[in-house]
Amino acid sequence: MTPLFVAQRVLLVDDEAFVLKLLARQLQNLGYQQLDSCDSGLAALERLEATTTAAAPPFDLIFCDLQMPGMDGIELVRNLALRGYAGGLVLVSGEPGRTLQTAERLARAHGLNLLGALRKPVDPGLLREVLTRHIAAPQRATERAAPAYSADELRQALAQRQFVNHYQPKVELASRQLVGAEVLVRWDHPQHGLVGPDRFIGAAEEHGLIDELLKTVLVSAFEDGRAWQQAGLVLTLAVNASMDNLSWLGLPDFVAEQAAAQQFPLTRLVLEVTESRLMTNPLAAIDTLTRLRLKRIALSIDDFGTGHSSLTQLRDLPFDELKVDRSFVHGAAADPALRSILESSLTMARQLGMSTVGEGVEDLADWGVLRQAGCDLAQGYFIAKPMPAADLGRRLAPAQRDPAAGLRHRSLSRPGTRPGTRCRNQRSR
Ligand code: G
Ligand code: G
Ligand code: MN
Repeated sequence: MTPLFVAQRVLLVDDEAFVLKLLARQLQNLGYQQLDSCDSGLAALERLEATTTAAAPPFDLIFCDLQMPGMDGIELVRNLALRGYAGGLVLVSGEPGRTLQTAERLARAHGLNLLGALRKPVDPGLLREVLTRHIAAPQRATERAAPAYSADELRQALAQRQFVNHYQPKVELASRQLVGAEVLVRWDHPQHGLVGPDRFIGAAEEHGLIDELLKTVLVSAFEDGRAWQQAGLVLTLAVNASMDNLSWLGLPDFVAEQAAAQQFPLTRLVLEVTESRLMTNPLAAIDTLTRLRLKRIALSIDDFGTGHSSLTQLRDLPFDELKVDRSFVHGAAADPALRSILESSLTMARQLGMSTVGEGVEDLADWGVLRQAGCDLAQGYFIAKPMPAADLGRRLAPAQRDPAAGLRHRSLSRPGTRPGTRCRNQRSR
């Protein structure tokens, strides 16, 4: 590790001389040699400006305290962002966890390369972990530079049927049975490989192609649903819709026709809706959602609690299901604030007569919290990642042939740690 560190220029900012000395010692032990320190935010900015104008590169890494007289750490972070500081940033503080967490989020929101936040006194193991992240970071930054797809590229991909559905299981918490799957679209790109929706949904919306995309997703979902049904697997399928899709007044009829063509019952279709951008046409959206509901298609409010999916939507629209955002699920067992938001969201949903889904279940603790809070369904990496249709069919087939085998055949689970899953008929709505 040491040779990588030697060349890095590090700035430590803290008003307490003792902290500066201790941190410098810890960094020296890890091989850092070019250490500089400042006792205030203002001094740090001055130092940064001096180094940036010189031929020498500015600092590679800044350690920043939060509680400082004069300019505090939050102000310094804001000023670093304003000056386009591109190096790594580590927050160091004696402040309680939630303040430090908020500062972390703020630094990320500013677009800074935040490596982590450390509580004082700094644990050497955690320090080393954070610094390892710094070495890995530049690589990731280049990977993230995603091409913005043009209308022509998207149109061609649609024509050549390059969009494929993946499916992520949804499991009933009480029975551990697999009851459905969320449909997550991917682009099987001839050059870029399997491209995730975050990289093309926005472009499809901008280029007015999001309805065409939804059509192919729906048709494939009905085809897969029909094939599973013929194999005896009864699953509820949840498709994601953009707000833009809801301006298309023909959507409810399109869904009904295509479902009928594949003999897929509309009572087993869920439409997940997130308010990802401003509702451009609220009247049309309410019209579309209400007609979908009249056709017995279930409506789910996705990413609930994120500010996009809000109480206003719940008040105004006929939702049947509430999906608590994963940011309130993962880690809730150990975080009292997350836990109370999660529990009160679930209570509210129940009082409104809605069914509930917890997403982002990544470990046994997440599963336990949802179970205890009386959530209906769980979804997340702990149960299974999104997978191609063939994989889901293959994994489920043995359980289906012998219903009792589900208890033994834990095809979606690791024995003892994960919830077992087996197939059964749809749960009643
Ligand atoms: O599948 P993840 O793996 O990367 O999905 C990222 C985001 O893309 C999620 O917020 C999901 O809701 C959204 N998404 C996935 N499939 C679709 C789709 O078919 N249509 C729309 N509008 N969004 C989708
Ligand atoms: O916004 P929506 O709820 O549709 O998001 C689905 C997204 O969540 C997809 O990108 C999917 O790959 C991702 N996802 C599914 N399970 C987990 C999980 O357990 N943890 C995390 N971090 N993401 C998950
Ligand atoms: Mn979703």
